[in-house]
Amino acid sequence: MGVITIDRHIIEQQSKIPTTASGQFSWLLCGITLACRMIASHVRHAGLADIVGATGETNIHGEEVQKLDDAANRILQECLGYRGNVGIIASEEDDEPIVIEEGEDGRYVVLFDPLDGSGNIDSAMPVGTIFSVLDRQGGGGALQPGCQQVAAGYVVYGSSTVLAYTTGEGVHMFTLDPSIGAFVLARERVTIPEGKVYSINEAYYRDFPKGYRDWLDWTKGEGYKARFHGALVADFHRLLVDGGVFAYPETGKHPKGKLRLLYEANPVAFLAEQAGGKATDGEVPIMSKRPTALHERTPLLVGHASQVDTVQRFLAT
Ligand code: AFP
Repeated sequence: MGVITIDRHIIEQQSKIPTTASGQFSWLLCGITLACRMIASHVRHAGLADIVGATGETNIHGEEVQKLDDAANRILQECLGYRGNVGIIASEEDDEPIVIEEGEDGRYVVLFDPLDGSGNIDSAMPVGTIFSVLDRQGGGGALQPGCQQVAAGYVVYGSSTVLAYTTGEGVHMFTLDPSIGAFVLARERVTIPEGKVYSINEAYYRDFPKGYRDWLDWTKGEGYKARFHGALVADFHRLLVDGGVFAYPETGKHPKGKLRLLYEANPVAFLAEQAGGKATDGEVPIMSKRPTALHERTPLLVGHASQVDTVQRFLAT
């Protein structure tokens, strides 16, 4: 069988689906994986080149823009801009979506958080890229519910660089082999193990809704471990590998949750469901939410189905 690179995997997956077998969709996903390899190289050289630290600007969310945020955003825009089939690009870093191709040729919308957890860069902690792909056929633009995603994935730039993606046929994981510059298949059809691990910024305990506080109190003495990286991609990747649950509930500072529905919660929810898990905002499934604004935020509870159910029982009381 030989080495299965991501490009080969994508093409083989797409050839199984007659409606997307034109190669156009594969060409689009290969643009994303190329961009992520380039971003990985930037991340690895961050301490060597002058690309650590802030640009001095703030983004639409009022957050300080890091130089690597800016570089990652430009790389994705460049790699997707010439695909020919990308109509709209929307980035967590930009105020407005970029319209590349108005006509029918611009069939896909790509939404991404170019460098999730960029506050981790200066301390050499993991960061990531998250993406979500929508189809404009049927009239939708960028504001489509997550259940209409045609692909989603992430890359975590950690002790190794790992990519996971889904097109609705399971979740597949690849490791970047730096010696050949390619993502090589590591695991196919990943499922989330149950795992007694929770990922939540417990420093906000007093600010969480009562159900979350009751659940956190209950976990003590139940054999749980806590893990929190400050980068959703890293926490979600750990969750896919080791199991458990991740939550970022509503808080006083972020009454609607902090995470962005379109760039973070939807792609993570698609991956989680494809890996046998669940994702909810505490009331409704994340992927059923109809977005009303590009940078809309949402509470997020995601993980192994039975772990999510346990938290929800506390939320319901
Ligand atoms: P940045 O990309 O601005 O660093 O934010 C990361 C993030 O959106 C998400 O990846 C983390 O889970 C979350 O913020 C951490 O937020 P707190 O610092 O409030 O715990």
